Amino acid sequence: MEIVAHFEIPYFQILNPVSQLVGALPDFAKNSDHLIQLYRAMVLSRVFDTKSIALQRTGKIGTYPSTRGQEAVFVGMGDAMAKEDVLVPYYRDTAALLQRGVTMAEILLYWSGDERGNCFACGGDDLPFSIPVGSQGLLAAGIATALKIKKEKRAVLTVCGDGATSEGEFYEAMNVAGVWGLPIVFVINNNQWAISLPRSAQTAAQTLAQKAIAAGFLGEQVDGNDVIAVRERVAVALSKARQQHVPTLIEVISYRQSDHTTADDASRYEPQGLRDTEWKNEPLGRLRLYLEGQGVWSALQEEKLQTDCMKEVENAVHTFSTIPLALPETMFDDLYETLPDAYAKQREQVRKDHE
Ligand SMILES: Cc1ncc(C[n+]2csc(CCOP(=O)(O)OP(=O)(O)O)c2C)c(N)n1
Ligand SMILES: [Mg+2]
Repeated sequence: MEIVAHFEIPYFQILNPVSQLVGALPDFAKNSDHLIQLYRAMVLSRVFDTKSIALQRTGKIGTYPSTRGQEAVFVGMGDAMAKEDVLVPYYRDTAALLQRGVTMAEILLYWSGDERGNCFACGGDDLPFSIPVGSQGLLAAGIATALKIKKEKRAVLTVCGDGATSEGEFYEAMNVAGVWGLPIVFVINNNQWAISLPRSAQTAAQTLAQKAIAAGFLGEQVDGNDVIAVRERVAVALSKARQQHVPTLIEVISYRQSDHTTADDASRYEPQGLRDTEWKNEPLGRLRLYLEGQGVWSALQEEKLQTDCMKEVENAVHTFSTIPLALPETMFDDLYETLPDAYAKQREQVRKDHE
């Protein structure tokens, strides 16, 4: 017997749960302004998150998937992207989309059931939230193929959850990325749950990162509560994608500090006390403590930041609340370039009924 292949899955952490440096500080993190910018984005994300849940509870929006506890995942990767890269997100990617220029009002509009929330005024090629679990990987692979054919030095970043990695489309996307050498980065937000299904029941694989090995490229794990590590590893992977057309899979380890969505009640299945135990790892306090230790963050700055973020969110909620309701007949729009006759008639009927 001989061993014909040997694989390893590395794990990256730079700032540990008690805010000590355990890895080399990347260049961007030597700039405290940059770190404060990341911290600010994470705080804004959490304030927006809390408000969105309240809006759903009071009937102002239809549903909402919380990102509580996973801020470092989305802020870190959003920050690592170049403007011209393409983001192919899933429904939990709020903070990443905010960093790409999507507005909070647009996001609230979408979660109130209005498709106009998907037409980002900031333009660009980013895709809107993807709801069908696992489907976005193939869309991302398609876009990455186009970029490669057009010889554009841009990369695609696509994100999914731990549950999505059991979907066939996830494997298909990874396979084609490997065999065609696509400029793509797959990020898995492994938040330990797929609604009520725990990670342990999702797959017998030791890591999700190792799924890349079967597709012929590297997979790695990153501490998803360490925004510095997430930002750095995603930036390295994006650069490899852009420059060498080498795909990477990054399994970011986080914890869902919330129900799956506002339609869920995790107290029915989440072991009691687990969320509190995991909270010790949450990403905001970890970075704040580090910034305080560096002497670049104070209680006064914290207070101001919280107030500023609340104001920004309140303004966005106001903007959202003043957008007139979509007309019912617009549900026929944007499905076809030219609406087939039968639907055109129905559209006209709906329009008349609501005149
Ligand atoms: C194809 C498909 N199957 C089922 C669902 C219902 N569903 C919505 S979210 C979800 C769990 C996904 O979990 P995971 O991929 O871990 O992402 P997370 O929500 O935890 O971030 C399921 C089964 C769906 N939206 N699409
Ligand atoms: Mg999950």
